Amino acid sequence: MLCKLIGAPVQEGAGRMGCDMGPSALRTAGLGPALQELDHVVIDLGNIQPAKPREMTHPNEAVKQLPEIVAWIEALQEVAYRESLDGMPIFMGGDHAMAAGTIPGLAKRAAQRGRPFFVLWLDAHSDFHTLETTQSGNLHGTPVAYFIGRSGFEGHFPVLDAPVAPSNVCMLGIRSIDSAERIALRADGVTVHDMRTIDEHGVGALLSKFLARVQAENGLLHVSLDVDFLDPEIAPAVGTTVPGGASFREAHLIMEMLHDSGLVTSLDLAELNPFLDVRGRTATLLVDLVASLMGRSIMDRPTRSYGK
Ligand code: 5AB
Ligand code: MN
Ligand code: MN
Ligand code: MN
Repeated sequence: MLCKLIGAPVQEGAGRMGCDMGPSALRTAGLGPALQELDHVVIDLGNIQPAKPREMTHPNEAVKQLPEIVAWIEALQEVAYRESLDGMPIFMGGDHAMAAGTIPGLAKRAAQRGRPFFVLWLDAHSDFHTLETTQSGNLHGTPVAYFIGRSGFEGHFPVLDAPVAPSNVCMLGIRSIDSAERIALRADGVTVHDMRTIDEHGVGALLSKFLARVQAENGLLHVSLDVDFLDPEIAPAVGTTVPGGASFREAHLIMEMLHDSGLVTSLDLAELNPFLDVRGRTATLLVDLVASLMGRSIMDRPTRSYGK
């Protein structure tokens, strides 16, 4: 498989600086060589540079860094559309506002190919605020509401060519939702598997159900991994830690099952803040998780078919 590493050093969407160093940390932790070792062809396309931000304001005075984020989103939508023509783009963030760029670009490509597009959202948060509902004003809390086409972004974020169907989004690991988000998620019918659901049913059962649907509909699957999906004990390098996250094995099992499914066509690695890391532990864990997603396994296993 051709893997394309694409750096997206956006940090203006987060409340704390430092996510701009994410792509460097992933390179330093050996993301490229780990993929080569699995017999993938790796090209590193370097870091994306956004255009100069245009002046822009929003009536919600809490909103922060809107011009900068819009410039990032525009640049990333274009790159994601272009680079998804062949190979597997791996977007190295950068805060999670990156997904307001990557996902619409990938969804446009899927629509152009006539394939349904699905998103597996691995995060402690639902990132389902609009420019109108966000209270922190940190725009890394808004990408999902935007890419499914919820209103509240008009005149600021770019018009979507191909909004993602909310029923094609599956969230896993959620444990921190604001009340405006909860109401909106229910109204739109996004599948939200919170940590309690994981505790009750296990990630394996929840994920196989979703993968069966993606396979049955011949879909393309994008995975968006926010570092805070993981428990802060194993992944400290993130600005928005929430206790009670996914364990080392839960995270690896997800990646292993995703690999066996053969359904994943693109990936975001979001919210790594190397300034907060402990001797590169989080960056190294992310590299290991990507390796599992791309075929590293404990014992060999055949490709698995879901929904049959
Ligand atoms: B992340 C919060 N809902 O709006 C907000 O890390 C957190 O990309 C957003 O998931 C977290 O600020 C955004 C409280
Ligand atoms: Mn997030
Ligand atoms: Mn998060
Ligand atoms: Mn975060």
